[in-house]
Amino acid sequence: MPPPESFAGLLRDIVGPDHVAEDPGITERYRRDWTGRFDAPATLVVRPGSSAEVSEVVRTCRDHGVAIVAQGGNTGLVGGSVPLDGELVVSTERLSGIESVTAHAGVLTAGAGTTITEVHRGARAAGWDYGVNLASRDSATLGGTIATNAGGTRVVRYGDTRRQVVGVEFVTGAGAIVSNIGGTLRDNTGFHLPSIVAGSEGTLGLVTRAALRLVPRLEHRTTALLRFADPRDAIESAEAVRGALPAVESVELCFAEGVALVCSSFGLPTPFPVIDGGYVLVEVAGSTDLTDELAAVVASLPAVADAAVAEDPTAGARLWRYRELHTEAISTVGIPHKLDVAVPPGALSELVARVGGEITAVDPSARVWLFGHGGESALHVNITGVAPDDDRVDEAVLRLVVTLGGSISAEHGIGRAKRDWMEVAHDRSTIELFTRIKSAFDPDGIMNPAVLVPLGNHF
Ligand code: 2HG
Ligand code: ZN
Repeated sequence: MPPPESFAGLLRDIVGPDHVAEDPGITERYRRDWTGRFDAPATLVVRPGSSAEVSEVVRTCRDHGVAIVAQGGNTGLVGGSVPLDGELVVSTERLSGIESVTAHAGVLTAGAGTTITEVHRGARAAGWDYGVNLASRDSATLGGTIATNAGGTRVVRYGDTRRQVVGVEFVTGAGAIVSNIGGTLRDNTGFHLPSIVAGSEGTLGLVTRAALRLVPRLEHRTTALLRFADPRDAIESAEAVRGALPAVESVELCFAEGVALVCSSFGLPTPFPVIDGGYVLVEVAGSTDLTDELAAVVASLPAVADAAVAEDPTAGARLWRYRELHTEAISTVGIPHKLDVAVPPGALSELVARVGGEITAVDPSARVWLFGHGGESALHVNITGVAPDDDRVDEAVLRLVVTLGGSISAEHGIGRAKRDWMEVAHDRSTIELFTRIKSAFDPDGIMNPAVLVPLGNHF
């Protein structure tokens, strides 16, 4: 339920007059998602400054039956953090800042609103690094990336966000502050709450602080961008690299259409004289120079048509642009539909070969853009030229993925965009369990009620 008229006053009493916004001009950036596909009507935004204030806000919402959407950097891509039903937006902006980094143990504790770039900086300054990296790092926040279990470009080596979180503080839908930020690297004292909260998309509670297990800072990093004339060779090589290179940190995949769009959108020189086929970006990192090891693996791959190698961060960043700028470049074409799927290793070539045809069979005016995390057979399918609320193309992709035994969300989560597909992704007993877990954390169903857990399951 949206907040009643007088509700802003109650919130001001909790957080102070400067941290409640009603003015549509101010709330605009909290209402629309990054893609522009999910655009909410007027809403109220509150910015609590502590876990205690979050708790009071949640209790007040519970008393008045007001639903909440938690929002970090608003970089989500599945409509999971925008108030489409007029929910109150609880922004974590003021819960930011690194609290501590224990240099000997490699544990970093920070507020939920801290950006991933700030986490990287804090970790590196203490001689460590953070295992998660993603193109939206300057805006994406720690709390948001935990809530969505963000993946990014280093999953192949360090796993997703869930794997980095050793402690979390959050406020449940009942307003209770639950904190287990002990800072220990091991904890086996029952249900592992950081794992449950990670990926729960704000449906169980609102993350306010977290403790992260850092990874060693590796001084030597080499990046290679490879072009293959046949996209199938690119896909098969991407899937093979992980086993061949223990020090691999990223194995990314893209194709000629996307690379051409990135070059034209941002005025970049083409990476090689010819834009054609498929591209694989491989990065290795270690405490010694691994360029020779990378070169040996590249030499063993079939049919590499072109290769560029970067051995310093500036040259590396130049190669990364061709992959990381896909998202922004596609948004210049139109409002995209976004899918983030994965198939069992070995099935990616078939997905890539078939997906475009399945989409254009439904809507011939659709344009299809493919790129992704090839090392894990995970593919981003972006579709432009289709009305934002026309879900038929999304369904065509997800149906194909399910047929191939894949996952309907390998990275961005379910949000609103894929909620109707949860019953396809999971059997009835799993959905029943999800629903019961939600009501244990959020008895009145006020935490992001339109997201993730399917409707109509009141057991
Ligand atoms: C990426 O891998 C992000 O760059 C965004 O997950 C993907 O824009 C997308 O669809
Ligand atoms: Zn991705």
